[in-house]
Amino acid sequence: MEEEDGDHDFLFSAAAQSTDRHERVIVHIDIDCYYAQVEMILNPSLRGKPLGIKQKNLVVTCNYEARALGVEKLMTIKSALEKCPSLILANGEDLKNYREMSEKIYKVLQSYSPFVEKLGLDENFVDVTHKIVKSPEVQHVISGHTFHDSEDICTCGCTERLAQGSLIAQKMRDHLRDELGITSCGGIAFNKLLAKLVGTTHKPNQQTTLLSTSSLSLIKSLKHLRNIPGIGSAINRKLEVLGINTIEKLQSAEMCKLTEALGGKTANQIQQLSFGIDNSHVKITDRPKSIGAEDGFIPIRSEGEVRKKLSCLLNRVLELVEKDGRKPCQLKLTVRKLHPSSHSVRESRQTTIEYGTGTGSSTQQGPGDEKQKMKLMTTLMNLFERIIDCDVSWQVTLLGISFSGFSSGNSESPAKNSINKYFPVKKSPLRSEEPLPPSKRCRFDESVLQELPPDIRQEVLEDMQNQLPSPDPQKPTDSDCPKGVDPLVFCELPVEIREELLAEERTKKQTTIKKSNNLLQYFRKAS
Ligand code: DCP
Ligand code: MG
Ligand code: MG
Repeated sequence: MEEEDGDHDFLFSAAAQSTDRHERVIVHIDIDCYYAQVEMILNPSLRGKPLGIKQKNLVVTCNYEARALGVEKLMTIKSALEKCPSLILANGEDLKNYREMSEKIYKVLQSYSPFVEKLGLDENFVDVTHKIVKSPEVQHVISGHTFHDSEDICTCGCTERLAQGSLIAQKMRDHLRDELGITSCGGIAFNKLLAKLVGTTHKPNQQTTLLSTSSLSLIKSLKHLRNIPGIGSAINRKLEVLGINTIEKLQSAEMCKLTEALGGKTANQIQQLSFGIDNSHVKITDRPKSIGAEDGFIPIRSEGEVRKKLSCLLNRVLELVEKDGRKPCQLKLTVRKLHPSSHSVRESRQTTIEYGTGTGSSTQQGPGDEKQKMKLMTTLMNLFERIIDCDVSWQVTLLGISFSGFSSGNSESPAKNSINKYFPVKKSPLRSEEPLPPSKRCRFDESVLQELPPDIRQEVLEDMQNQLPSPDPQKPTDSDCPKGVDPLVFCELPVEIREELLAEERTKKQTTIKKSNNLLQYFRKAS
């Protein structure tokens, strides 16, 4: 039997007040019709016309002119053209420009707060709590729309904090528009879930602030459980089996039943979400641990075809690696083999590489870059032969290349003929003379951390540590690092190379090495 709505509200707002305090100010930014906007920025003649972005037979997104004419996201091209015969279609299969713009957006947002979490290519959460002025002399007016349909006003001070957050969100969105020419929607609330949800209530190019006393009505306004971020199709299917298909039913579901179907952690998490409770932190997005690309195709059967595909793929990935600026020391090849029984199997092999262009962008046609590409192609073909026995007939339907094992580095004037150019030391303003152990390294201005209230600071530090890979017992500590070698680089090296370096270090202590091309000298910091 369901409780009456009124009772529900009382119960749940009490639950929300007690477990999800309103101390934080979270801004969620979602770019309007993202792929379509990027295409319109690249080709302004598309502006003002209905534009759809196609991938395979789908229109993955469309601009708002097309939406006004009935085109919807994820429509088939056929239906979209039926709705809107004048629809212009741009191919959106190459994500390069969308990725590039996404990085630029991230950088703009980072200039407002170090706590920026990227979600896909066009969304970011920004925690601006530390920017809020406590007890301001004048109360601020909310910028943009306000989602508030309750007569109650919370007295904890969150309304003023959120108002200040809305002004920061407005600045961010103006900055994105002025610097990158891109428009976005903003959601401002006291947690991530609610900020994301409220931002969609006024679209496009608008922003909305949720007052804490209206969080339950916002959640209840959702039409489907699937609209709650965090409830994907798999969880939704399991809930349907239990007969749970509305927000209210999820709120009142018995925990033991939910736990049986989903496990305790997920059960608890999604029931909290159904009350608008989300205590998760904005997790600072780290740079990717690997950079790669894959390409699927109709079966190919010859080494010549594989070489051609790999060469195209390698060009694409090298461009991304160059843009990233770090130097990888691992290369992985993935192959999807088609078996005679017509089922597919993916297999990967990886190897250590020496990476470095020395001459700048791989897109430049310098001889150094071509030489490097040739070396990498040879490595890739060797890996291919470790996966595929070329003496018997085979068919391949996918190839993937991925670089990983990045050392933090840039290509600042590497010493000539030195392997330092492959693993150069980046002079980070955060690095002190005595490097911090990896678990304590911050990727942002530490003074911001100091400004935070002690309990939040502690939580953020813990959260940052959780984002770091768990300590590898085989990984060295900084004190293991040979003298003069950058510990950041040393920690990222494969075990064999670390051991070789340490062996050289030990030998060096016993005898003076006259050989000039020993391994250790390559990793010494340029002095
Ligand atoms: N996208 C995709 N496939 C999907 C969903 C999205 O390729 N199934 C891409 C295309 C979108 C981009 O991701 O442009 C961002 O997704 P959004 O859901 O934010 O949609 P848009 O930004 O396009 O539109 P909106 O203005 O509604 O945010
Ligand atoms: Mg969007
Ligand atoms: Mg989005």
